[in-house]
Amino acid sequence: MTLEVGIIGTGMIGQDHIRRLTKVLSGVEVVGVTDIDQARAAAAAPEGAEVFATPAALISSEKVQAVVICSWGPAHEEQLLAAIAAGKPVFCEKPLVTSEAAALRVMEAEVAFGRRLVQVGFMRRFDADYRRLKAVIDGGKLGAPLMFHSVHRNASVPEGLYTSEMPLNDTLVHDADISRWLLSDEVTGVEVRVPRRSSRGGELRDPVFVLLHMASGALVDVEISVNIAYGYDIRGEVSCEAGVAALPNRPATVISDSNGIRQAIPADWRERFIEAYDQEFREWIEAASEGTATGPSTWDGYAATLVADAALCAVASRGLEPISMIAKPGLYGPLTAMAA
Ligand code: NAD
Ligand code: ISE
Repeated sequence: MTLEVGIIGTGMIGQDHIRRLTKVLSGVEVVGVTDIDQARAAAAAPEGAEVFATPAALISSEKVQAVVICSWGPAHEEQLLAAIAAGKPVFCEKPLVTSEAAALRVMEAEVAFGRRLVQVGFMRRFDADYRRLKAVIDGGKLGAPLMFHSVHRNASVPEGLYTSEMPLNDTLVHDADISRWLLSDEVTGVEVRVPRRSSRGGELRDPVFVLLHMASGALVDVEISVNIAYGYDIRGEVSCEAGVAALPNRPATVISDSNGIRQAIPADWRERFIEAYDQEFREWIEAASEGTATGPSTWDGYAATLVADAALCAVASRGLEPISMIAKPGLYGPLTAMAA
């Protein structure tokens, strides 16, 4: 069986996902695309795919069995609600939405529908290195996790489009989600410190240093730097009671020559997480073909949104901003069942 998919948003990641859905993965066909920039949608459309005038037309089309949302964050809510109303499985790039109220509206709609339809694009959960790290922690031989050091560095971000809020409400959401998943824990409070500003980003608030307080008492420190120049560098190290487990550098090949011993550094997220995105869509296609969703859920998107909101408040207050979540609806499983 082939899953017939429509893509909303044909910018950077939309085009990359169209490439993987048409050239890399099987069991799927891109039958429709749409973008507010119709010329961009037409240029990105695979042969034979229809270019729809609006997201609503794409979602309601009988040709489209499942939807992939790659538009900007503030547009996600309306498109998610339309996909849920149509009863169609939907993959939504992060962030799920951009406010707590919007996350609750999406959750309410999915719970009322009665079956999971939404998978959020937290691709780190599908990365082989993060999965091995989680297996070590869950294995328990190192004892309880006490601290997680997460480093999230981008070489650069689009000038003018990436604002000072975005390190916290666009970039940090990955670290928030992976911390919850790796430690099987929830975030209960957030602090933010703003160090000396990098001159490379102009007036942009960059870098930022974030401290996540977890329900277990574990602490997570996150460095977000979005103009680090040298490449896309993602690091993670978990300090446990009886040992430490860390991600390897990627790519893993070590070159030794007259310049010394070194490893290459990926240019951006497309390169670093290429296999994780492939695996995230393999698993999405399998679930969507059954009319449902697995993997990171609306609940996980809601949790990351709360962290982003609290982090933005913490910049202003310079204090610990508490997070309180609603009771978890049964649709999203128990707290400990946070597998990808
Ligand atoms: P982009 O600006 O390159 O592309 C977004 C596209 O969506 C644009 O072509 C724009 O015209 C279109 N669009 C915006 N609003 C729309 C609407 N209401 N209806 C139809 N089309 C609309 O941005 P991008 O970098 O591709 O990011 C898109 C989304 O993917 C964002 O939510 C971003 O956070 C996420 N993203 C995730 C990752 C990841 O690692 N998982 C990486 C990059 C981007
Ligand atoms: C981008 O939208 C992503 O999701 C990338 O994974 C992240 O590293 C980057 O900071 C975001 O802007």
